[in-house]
Amino acid sequence: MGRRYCKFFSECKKKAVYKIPYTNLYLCKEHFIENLEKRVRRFIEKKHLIHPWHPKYSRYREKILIALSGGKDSQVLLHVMKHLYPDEIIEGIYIELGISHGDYSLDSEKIARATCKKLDIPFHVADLKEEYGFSIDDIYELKNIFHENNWSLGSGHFRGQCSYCGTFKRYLINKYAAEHDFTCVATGHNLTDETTSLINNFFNQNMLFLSRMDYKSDADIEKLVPRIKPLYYITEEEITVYAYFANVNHLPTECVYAKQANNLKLKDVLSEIESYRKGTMISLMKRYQKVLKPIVEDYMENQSYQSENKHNKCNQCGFPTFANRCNFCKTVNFLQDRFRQAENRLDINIFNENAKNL
Ligand code: Q46
Ligand code: ZN
Ligand code: ZN
Repeated sequence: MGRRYCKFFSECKKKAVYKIPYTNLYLCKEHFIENLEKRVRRFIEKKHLIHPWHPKYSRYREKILIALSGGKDSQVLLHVMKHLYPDEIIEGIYIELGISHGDYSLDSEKIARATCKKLDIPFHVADLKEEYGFSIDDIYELKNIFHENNWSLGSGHFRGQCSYCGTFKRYLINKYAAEHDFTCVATGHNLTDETTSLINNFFNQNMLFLSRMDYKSDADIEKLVPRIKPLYYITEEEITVYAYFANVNHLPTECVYAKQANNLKLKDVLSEIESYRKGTMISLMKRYQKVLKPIVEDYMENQSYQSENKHNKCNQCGFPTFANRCNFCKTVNFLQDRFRQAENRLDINIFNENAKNL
């Protein structure tokens, strides 16, 4: 930062320690924290992600469920939301996925739980193996068993760990939120993640996914709690810096399956472009939302996908889906069958038989 001084109006005489990417704004530690929180608040209120309680205008308080993973994004989100909205009801949920490599899940839960305790936020856990019989690690083992024994999968195929993980997290968080009357679910997705997904969807020409890219999801669908992304325009770098300056505890290690994620390389490339072409990510995302997204949405409305794009009730669990049976139920049915198959053929015990039979 050299000998630069904080440019927070002209009231601060401290040395600058960080420059906001894509701007010329140099800030000291305290004013960077304040600036980031201010931007998040402005975004939330301009886009009506929540309707903050006010003694004069609001009839109810928001009940916000924060999806926690122990990682820096959700930990920072928890701090920022609690600081900005002390009058709303804020609670946290952690999904126990059973990723044991280096005690990843155990440590993640500990950190999320401790932060909730420190901030006086109720903390909830939903456990995949307890409820549905298997963990993410178990699926990895199951895939190896099928592969090594050269067994046929019948109809269907195995997917990547992150694809399973995403399906389970989305479903279980929404289920908990719907069953406990939360008004929204907040997730820690940041600008870097979202721009990476945008580029990925472009490359795949996945118009359906492109049309659904947003900082808030549909409201007014029974049992589908609106999802909001308050850090949508904050870069991953800024989140890391905020966590450091504001002493936000988070798990420094990455999940062992992250290496399998397709998007990882794309994210590196994008970060490199950002390093010499400042502001690429934010302008790409803002322009997409303003210019291209309406076109993609129009396109989708005129397509035959229209019927697939309407919400039905899953005929197994009753939660909303675009098909007759939701992706979660289909996935759990498929996996539970394959676990039982493996256990019948070999003398092993992976599956938790006390779990729900879908
Ligand atoms: S936890 Fe799950 Fe991530 Fe691990 S299995 Fe992939 S999605 S990498 S954020
Ligand atoms: Zn300052
Ligand atoms: Zn279902």
